[in-house]
Amino acid sequence: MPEIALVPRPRSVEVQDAPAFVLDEATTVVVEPRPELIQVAVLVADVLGRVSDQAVQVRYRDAGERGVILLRITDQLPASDEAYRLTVRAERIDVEARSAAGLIRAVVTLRQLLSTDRLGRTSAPAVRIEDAPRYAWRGLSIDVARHFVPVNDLKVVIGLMGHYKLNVLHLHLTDDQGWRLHIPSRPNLTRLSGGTAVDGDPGGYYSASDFATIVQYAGARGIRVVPEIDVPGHVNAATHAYGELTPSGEPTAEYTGIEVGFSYLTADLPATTPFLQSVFGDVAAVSPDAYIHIGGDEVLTMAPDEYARLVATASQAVRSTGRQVVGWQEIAHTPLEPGTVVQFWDPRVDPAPFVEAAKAGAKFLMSPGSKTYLDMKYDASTELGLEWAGHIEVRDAYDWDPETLIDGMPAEAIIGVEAAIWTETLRDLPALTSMLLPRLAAVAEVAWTAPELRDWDDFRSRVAGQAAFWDRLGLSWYASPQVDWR
Ligand code: TNX
Repeated sequence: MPEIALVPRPRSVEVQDAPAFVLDEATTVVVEPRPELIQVAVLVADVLGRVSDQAVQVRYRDAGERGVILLRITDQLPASDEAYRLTVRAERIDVEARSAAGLIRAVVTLRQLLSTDRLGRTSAPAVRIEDAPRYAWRGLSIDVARHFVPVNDLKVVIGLMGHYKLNVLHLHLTDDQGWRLHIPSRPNLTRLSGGTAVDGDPGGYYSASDFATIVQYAGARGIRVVPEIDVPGHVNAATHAYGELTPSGEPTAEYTGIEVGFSYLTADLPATTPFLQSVFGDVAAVSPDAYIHIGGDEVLTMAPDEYARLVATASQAVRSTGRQVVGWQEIAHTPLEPGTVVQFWDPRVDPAPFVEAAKAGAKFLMSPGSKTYLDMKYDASTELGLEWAGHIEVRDAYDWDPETLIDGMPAEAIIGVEAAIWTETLRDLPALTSMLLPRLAAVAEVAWTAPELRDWDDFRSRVAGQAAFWDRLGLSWYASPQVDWR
């Protein structure tokens, strides 16, 4: 029987004692001609074509011939948009899902099943897989503010996310060191703060058309994009661009260090509310997602009531665009509208206010720093990264459960899991991927796979098989001593 090593681990895998499906000139992707399905079919044909070095065609009719890969929508599956069934036989492959998103998850599984032998023959073993995610929100937050991440590098990260079935790209677009999204109503944000970055490194920012490219590239891979504008702290890039946001009226100096917690908006200034309204309005105009992140973290200089007023103003600005609010865990200390998503990152706190917020209708997204902050060093010898949340080896990123983080938190309040990568010390793509790989795969499995199917030794042996894929893409990754890379 062939060895099957999928990451994240699916709900059920039945390997058949039967011949494999071989990719050859007869291989054809067949799909009903609906736009969102054609988009998936083209992606499949492209992926298979690249793996096998054969041009793979897309057709709209299944004549039952050998070599067909049929993509089909059905509701005979578990009640998740992303549930799928994948049946590989020698003659054909059937891919079934409730939605285009489910077909995309199935296709990623199919890609992980493919291998190419010494004669250059690419095949997938005969298998029947049924799968669905544990959580609907499986994200990666990436800090493009401390160091800018150009669109082409972001595409590589999005590709990796898709490969591990993550479905939310959270872009931390603003911070003290730089502003990374053009805001038409406040052009100085990018004009004066788009070019700066930590240590005086080159900055950059996304135009409306860059942002559309990112949304489209992610969307084609079943990934939503959640933009974050971090307020009312982490705002030096804004107060540097607009002096009207400071009590003295003078712009603050640019900042290229890596301290946190010093910058702030001021609730009582006449410019503050219009600023928040127009910035979030302009973000909503380019971002199709149902959520916008308002930040809200680490404001160390402000009285609680002023903080609460500013969070309320930002939240109203977001809601008036018809979007839901996401914020870092500190916002749970202010009154929240039901449905607000609280992103939990620091477990060194009293759980009671979070449990209260959940009972009042808030949803929780789990990003515990000591497990999911992929900018933490692996161990003391890791060259890049920070250490404030401890060292995170692959096993630390894997061996934890979202439901046991906050004492008393009802499981239904937890909507998902998000990894985060902050870029104070990470200035290019090799730096990013060496921190993401292999830990991104570990967090992805926490988010996707049912807890009873998760096992460190099993993951350890499966993730070893991923290195060949990273190498083929030419990516830097960390050869953790916890895994036998063979
Ligand atoms: C905490 S967690 C931060 C970021 C830093 C990060 C570094 C959170 C919401 N804020 O401002 O970049 O630690 O690891």
